[in-house]
Formats: sequence, C-alpha cells, structure tokens
Amino acid sequence: MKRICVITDNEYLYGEFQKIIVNPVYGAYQFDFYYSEKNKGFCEKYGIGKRFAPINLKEMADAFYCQYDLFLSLHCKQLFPEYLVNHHRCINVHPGLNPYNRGWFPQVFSILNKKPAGVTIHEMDAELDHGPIICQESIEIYSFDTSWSVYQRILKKEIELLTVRLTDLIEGNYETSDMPSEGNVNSRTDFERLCHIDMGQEATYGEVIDLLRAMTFDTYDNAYFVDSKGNKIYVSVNLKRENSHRGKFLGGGGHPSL
Ligand code: 0FX
Repeated sequence: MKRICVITDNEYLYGEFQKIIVNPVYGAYQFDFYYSEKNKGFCEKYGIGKRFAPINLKEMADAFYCQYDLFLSLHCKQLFPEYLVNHHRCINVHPGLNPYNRGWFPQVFSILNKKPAGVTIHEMDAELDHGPIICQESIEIYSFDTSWSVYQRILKKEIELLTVRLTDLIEGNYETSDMPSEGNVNSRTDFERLCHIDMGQEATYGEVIDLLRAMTFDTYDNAYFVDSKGNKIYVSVNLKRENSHRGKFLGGGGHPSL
C-alpha cells in the first residue's frame, strides 16, 4: 500500500482534502497527516492540532522519510529540508501562479504589482515555492476584488485541481515543465511592511485603493495607521460592483469557509 505524508497548516484545505479522499479510489492508499510544529499554537486554536501530530521535518531521520512514497505540502509552513526534496518526491500545492509572487500571500502582492495570480502544483526543490511545474491555473483579479475574495477563488481552484489530479500526483503520472523564470519572492516581512500606513506618504487614489484592497481580508486586521494618541487604527475597504451581491459569509476564525 502506498503511503502519503500530507503536511498542512491550513484547516480549510485539510477538511476539503478529507472529502476528496473518502472516494473509494483512495482506499488503496494510506494518508498520514501532520502540521508544522512551529505553527502549534495556531493549529491547536483552529482544530488541526487536535486531530493529528506536529512535525519538524528537519529533525526527522531518513528512516522516517523512507516510509513514504510521496510528501504532499498543502500550505505547509515549514521549508522542506534539502535532503528530503533531493531524495524523495515532494509536491507542493501553492496558492500562487509560479514564478510570480512566490512566497507569502501571493494574491496580496498580485493586487499590488499586477503580476498574475493563480494556483500551482509543483515538485519541490530546496528553494521556496520553486521547482518543476506539474499543473497550474491562473485566476483573474477584478477591480472589485480584495485579498479575501481572490483567496476564496484560489482555495476553490486548489481543491478542483486536487480532486482531478490527486491519483496522478500519487502515482507520478504527470509531466513537468520548468519554471519560465525565477520570478519574484515575497516574505512575511514584506507583508508586514505594507500593513503600516504612513499618513504623510503621497499616492494616487488608484494606489491607495489597491493597497487597501490588497490588505482587506475578512478575518484579519492588516493595514493600520497610528493616530495622534498613539492608537493603532485598522483600515479595510468594502468594494461593491454595481448590481452585485456580496457572497455569503459562512465561517470565522483564521481560515475562511467558502
Ligand atoms: O495557508 P496560507 O494560505 O498560505 C501561506 C503562504 O501564502 C503560501 O505561499 C505558503 N505556501 C503557505 C505555506 O502559507 O496562509 P494563511 O492561512 O496564513 O493565510 C491565508 C490568507 O490570509 C493570506 O493569503 C492572506 C490572509 N492573511 C493571513 C494572515 C496570517 C492576512 O490577510 N493577514 C494575516 O495576518
């Protein structure tokens, strides 16, 4: 029986993945789930931590790695060790269109720098969100989108691709293509820098709206300014296209429901 090690720090994706693998087709495989040890506090708060164990891949011996036919990262927040990616097949499901805006929160940066957004499933190498591409799909960003609304479509697309391609991923039934360029990478620090609004900075209305919609995510306070009394005041925007209805909000907490 083939064994797959799934590492995820994303409660929503975990739930949707479970729904995929109840299909009898997957009865022939054993899936073991872990979340990142460094993310323990968050995962325990949102439920994953109560369901399965944390792991620090860097601390694991080859004997552990050798139990598995595939390592699958579903938004796993630890860099896979070089030894692991060089000696075992590791696949990453990434919420961005490689090679554009690799790293943290790709859609946030795509709203700002207009580089393409989407979803990529790729074989992993030692660099962040990097390696031969198995499949990817772009997601359009509309003028009325916020980070939140783009992210909802990204999650849906990830589930769609996994639903269609999971057996192929496990069996290695796919061809890959090289990344067309190295693209660009954003870090958590890049994101945090964007959060602090300098009230003295000049910008066009277009730039201000893009910044605020890139930072608007229903379950997080991101962009803020500091008022004259030293209070942090959080800012987000509400964008509504004429004659449209806002999608129903189904969940709270750190991870959205669709
Ligand atoms: O799981 P994930 O969607 O993905 C992140 C990275 O973006 C991704 O490139 C990496 N491969 C993966 C391991 O980690 O992250 P999240 O659940 O922390 O955040 C989801 C969205 O929530 C994010 O795209 C933007 C929004 N968000 C998140 C945090 C923590 C905010 O707007 N503010 C925040 O402080």
